[in-house]
Amino acid sequence: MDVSNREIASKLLLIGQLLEITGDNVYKIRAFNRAADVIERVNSPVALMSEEELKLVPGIGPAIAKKFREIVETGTCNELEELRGRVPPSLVELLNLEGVGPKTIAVLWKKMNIQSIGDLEKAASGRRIRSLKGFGEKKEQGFLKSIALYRAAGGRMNRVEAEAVVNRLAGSLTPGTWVVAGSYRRGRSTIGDIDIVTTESPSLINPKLRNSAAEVIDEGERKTSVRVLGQRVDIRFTHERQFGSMLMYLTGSKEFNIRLREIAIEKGRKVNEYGIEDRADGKLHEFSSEKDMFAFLGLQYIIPELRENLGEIELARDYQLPLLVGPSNIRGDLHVHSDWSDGALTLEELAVKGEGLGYDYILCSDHSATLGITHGLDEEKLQRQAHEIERVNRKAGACTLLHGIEVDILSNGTLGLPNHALSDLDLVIASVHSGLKEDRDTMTRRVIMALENENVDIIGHPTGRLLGKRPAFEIDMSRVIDRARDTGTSLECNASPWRLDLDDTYIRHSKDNGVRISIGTDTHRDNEFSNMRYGITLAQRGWCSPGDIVNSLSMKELIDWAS
Ligand code: DGT
Ligand code: CA
Ligand code: CA
Ligand code: ZN
Repeated sequence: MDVSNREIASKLLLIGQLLEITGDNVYKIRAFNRAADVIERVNSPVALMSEEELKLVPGIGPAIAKKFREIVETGTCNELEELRGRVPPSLVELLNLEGVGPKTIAVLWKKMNIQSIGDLEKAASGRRIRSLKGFGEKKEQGFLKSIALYRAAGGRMNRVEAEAVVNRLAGSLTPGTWVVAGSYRRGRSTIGDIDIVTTESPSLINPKLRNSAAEVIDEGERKTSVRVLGQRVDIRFTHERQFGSMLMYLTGSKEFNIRLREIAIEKGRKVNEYGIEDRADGKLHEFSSEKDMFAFLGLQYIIPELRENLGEIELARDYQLPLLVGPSNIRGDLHVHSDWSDGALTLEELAVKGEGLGYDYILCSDHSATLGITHGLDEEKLQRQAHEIERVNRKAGACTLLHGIEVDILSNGTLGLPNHALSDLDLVIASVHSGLKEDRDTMTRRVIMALENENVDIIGHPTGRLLGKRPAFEIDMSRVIDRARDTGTSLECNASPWRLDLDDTYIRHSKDNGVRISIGTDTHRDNEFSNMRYGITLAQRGWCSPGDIVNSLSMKELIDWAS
């Protein structure tokens, strides 16, 4: 019950903002804004007040007093979660920009389909905002400034933001002459800065960069640093004949490089970004490719995703690296929403899309209705959906729709739908969507209770993090992984670049303990199926072989596993 007035106020404010973005009733919006304002200024902790006491506070009506109890107890409320479900998560992030309010966002979203900071950035630098009524050139410039400020303060990028930076820079470089190294290449979930290796000459690149959208931080013959979309990019110049060693050095990780150097020293050799030096006579061996350099060191080739000095170098010495899961092993997507809840695609469209992707199956896993989410599925709707899925499957193409659900794990660890409703489904994902602020033991017990339910096959986005927005909730993953092994429940690797949850270290821990990982894109819109690649990368970073991944099962094996 230690929720501060400020926290409660910020939730109410967010509801008001989301109502405004979605174009709700102006009086309702005002009521939330006023309540937020009032609560922030009350001197005593409102979390300790009863609903009755609260109603007596001027500016707080009965409807809001009710929401407020929910927020104190669960950290969120039905209405907020429902509203969140109605707008793209990346759109909410726009609220963090200086001088960008809900009214502006509503217009940008509806008139220009701007859904993220990246979209806004693209539109503003493409001078497309100024054509909007009431906006103009000055506002356009203001947006770009706010974005740069936000990014500079915001710490690490997610994969989508990092890709936007790389794409922006690509225009100043010649295709085939450069590679992105660093944490980006290793497939980390978040990226601090971008490192690029190029064989083009500085005399060619530096003037180009000076004339591009990039801000030049530091310019040189060996290295140039620029800022693009508010993010730092280091560009290293190299000769083609040393490209392999430079790429290997800049790919890292630092820990990997250090360990590699130690091994080489034992053999009387010195590794650096220019090659490998024989210490006896100072002769430098140069490598145009990484593969040659690994071979020279007597190592099996190690893919960038594994280069963290977590045992991979030792295995590579014995040519014993595990065979890792790859795109060709993935036979389906195990977390997809349809227009029966908050997704945009019909069931038929899902099946067609799945066939196009070469999948054998897609798990249709819409939300349950428990949070009072109007677009969630109750028992009756779930049954109707079952018939519709049967109908779609009868017309079947090559991809079968599996009938599942993403059922809410409630505050007390029970599920949002009764067991008899869940037992008919092909697969059940259980996820925490509310009450994220409870203590570690409570959160852990909630999730464990869910995975002990015999109908639950997968725990969705197990730590609840939203990159750059919300940290993981408190949870003891070791305990969860132990119980998941005992019950044969799978843990999800949610492939949305905003989640990437479980992250790689937990995936490795799960795998090492015999817990299978299920990769799901959490697709709500057509273009999100391709997020599968992030999930696969993460599974590789977690050392998963095809056998560790639920998605590599055939349809029959999957159904057997789930029942
Ligand atoms: P980031 O940017 O924080 O996401 O992580 P990285 O891995 O991209 O790190 P960054 O950008 O600081 O450096 C790029 C690569 O350069 C890194 O992966 C390995 C190499 N490197 C950086 N500092 C050192 C160092 O002190 N020793 C060695 N051996 N290599 C280093
Ligand atoms: Ca970096
Ligand atoms: Ca760097
Ligand atoms: Zn979810």
